Amino acid sequence: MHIRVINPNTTASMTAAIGVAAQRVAAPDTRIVAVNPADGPASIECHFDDAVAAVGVCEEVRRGEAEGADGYVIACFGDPGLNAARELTRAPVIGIAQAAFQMAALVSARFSVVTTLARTVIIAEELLHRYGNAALCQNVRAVEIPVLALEQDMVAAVGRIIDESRRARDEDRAGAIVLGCGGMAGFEQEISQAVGLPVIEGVSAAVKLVEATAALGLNTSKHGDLAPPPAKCFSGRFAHFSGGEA
Ligand code: 5HY
Repeated sequence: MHIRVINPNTTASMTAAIGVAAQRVAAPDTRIVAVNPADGPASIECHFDDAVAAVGVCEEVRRGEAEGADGYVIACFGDPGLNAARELTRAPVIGIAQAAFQMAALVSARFSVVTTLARTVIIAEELLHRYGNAALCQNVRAVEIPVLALEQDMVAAVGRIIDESRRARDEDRAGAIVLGCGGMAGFEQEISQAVGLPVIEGVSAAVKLVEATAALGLNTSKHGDLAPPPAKCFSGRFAHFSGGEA
C-alpha cells in the first residue's frame, strides 16, 4: 500500500526525518511518501499556525487522491485539518496525536504527554477531550524547546525529554509516555530505555494504524459528518476548490 505521510509544516529536513521514521516501522509492502506543503508555517506552535497549516494538509490530500494514496498520516501533534482531510477521501486519515493517545491506552492505565512548548499544551489537552482520552492522561508536560530546535541540538533535546519523562513517571504515576511532536520521531527507543516505560511516538503509531485500518477493509465513512464537502464557489487563492468535491 501507498501511505502519504504529511508533515504539515514546511521544514523539509523534518519531513525527511519523519519519512525515515515512518518507513522504519512500515510493512515491507508499504510505500511511504513523505511530503509537506510548499506554503505554510515552518513549524506549528500555536492555534494560528495550526489553522494555516490545515489548508496545506488538505492540498496534500488532494494531491494524494490524484496519486492513488491508500492512506494518510497527518504528522503534526495538533492533528491539523484532520476532519477536513477525512472529508476529502475514502482512505483512512490518521493524526499522530490521536494515534499516540489510542496506542498509549492499549499499553498503560495512565499516561503523560511530553511536548515542546508550554503554549502547545492547550492544543494537546483539547485533543485529549475531543478523542475521549482525557481521563487516561495524567499530565501534558513541555520541555520548552521550539519545534525546529529539536533537530538543531538533538542530544540536548533528547536529554531534556528524558528528564521530563522521568518526572512524569515519578510524579504523575504515568505508566507510559507519549511524545508530543512529529519532530521527536525516532527518539522513542532511546527514551524508553532511559526511562523504563513504554514510549509512544505518533508517526510510527499512525503508520501502523493506517495499515491496520486498511487491512480490516475499513474506509473513512462517507455517511454523515465526513461526507464529501458540498460543491460551491471558492474565490481568490482558493478558486481551484470550486465545483465538485474540494
Ligand atoms: C508538530 N508542531 O508535531 C507540532 C509539535 C507541537 O511543527 N510539528 C510541528 O509542539 O505542537
